[in-house]
Amino acid sequence: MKVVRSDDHRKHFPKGELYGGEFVRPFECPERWEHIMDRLGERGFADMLNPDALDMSPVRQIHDEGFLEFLETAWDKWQKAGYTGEILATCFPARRMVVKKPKQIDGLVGYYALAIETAITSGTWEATQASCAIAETAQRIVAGGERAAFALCRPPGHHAAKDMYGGYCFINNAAVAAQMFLNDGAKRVAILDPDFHHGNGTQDIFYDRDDVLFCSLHGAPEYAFPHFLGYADETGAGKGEGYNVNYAMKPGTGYDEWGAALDDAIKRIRDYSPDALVVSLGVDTYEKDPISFFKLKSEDFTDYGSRIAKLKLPTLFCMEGGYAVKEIGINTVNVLEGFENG
Ligand code: Q9C
Ligand code: ZN
Repeated sequence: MKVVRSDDHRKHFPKGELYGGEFVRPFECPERWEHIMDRLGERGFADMLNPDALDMSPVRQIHDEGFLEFLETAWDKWQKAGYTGEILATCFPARRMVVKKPKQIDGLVGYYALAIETAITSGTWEATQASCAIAETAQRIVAGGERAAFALCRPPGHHAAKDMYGGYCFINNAAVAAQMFLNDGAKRVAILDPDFHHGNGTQDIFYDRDDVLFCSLHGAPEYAFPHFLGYADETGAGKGEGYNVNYAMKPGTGYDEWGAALDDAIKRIRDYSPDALVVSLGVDTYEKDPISFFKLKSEDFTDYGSRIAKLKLPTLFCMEGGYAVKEIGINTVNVLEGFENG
């Protein structure tokens, strides 16, 4: 399968992430990308291309205009305020406060952030645009008739909501790609999200729509980020009722239980009979992931790739999370190979 990738991901590399009350080197780091590229090369994925220029029009269908303007101008405003560090939110519209958009940069950051771990730096917007361009280009490859394509997106996207960034995500690449399939004439699109974390952004974007089915397998919000969304009783709203499916699982969940949830999601997707499938491919379900608590082994990734292939749908894989850097290439490419051989 074709791989779309870009060196521009390197423009986003914050020095710090607030984790456990300390500034640590971010888990979401450029070497993740290098390891995936190395493994793709080792396994003969030779058909690699750079993305075309970003088309902002499907991005505007997914995200709020003020939010996009914020992402584009935040670094400038931060500089003009005289700050010398990276952009981090420090104050949020919490319970019983007024959710009105402020004018000053610290206020704006808190207004558009959903979490504090994710820093914005001078190159973040450029890298974010490149990441989304990768998803768009890979979508065109699949829409053009290829069985599948792999969008090696970095930064990831599934935590980015209509008007919020966080969880290492800024623009929701998978959502933009799903919208593009619809723009191209698809009647229905399914998004399967096997990343360890709940795809709160994707859920937010499509919650009241019936043209996109969203199925997410993730650590239960009682125990895991993003903590405030992702319960099983969130099933969609209005005409979107029934088209949002959350499989929230407990700490220590292994492949037997996880695979059963996947099979159920696959059945839901088959019953929906979509014209295309977008996979938010995070491999932070791995047993050695440093910030997650599922227990998948490397061979399980191959197995679940082959189960996804059984849907026989035009499939776009968009890279999301995965922080066991040494094994991220093996686990990611195992899914793709399982799919190709499945
Ligand atoms: N104590 C993605 O995988 N921090 N984002 C978790 C755990 C945020 C993950 C802290 C994790 C975001 C795309
Ligand atoms: Zn994740």
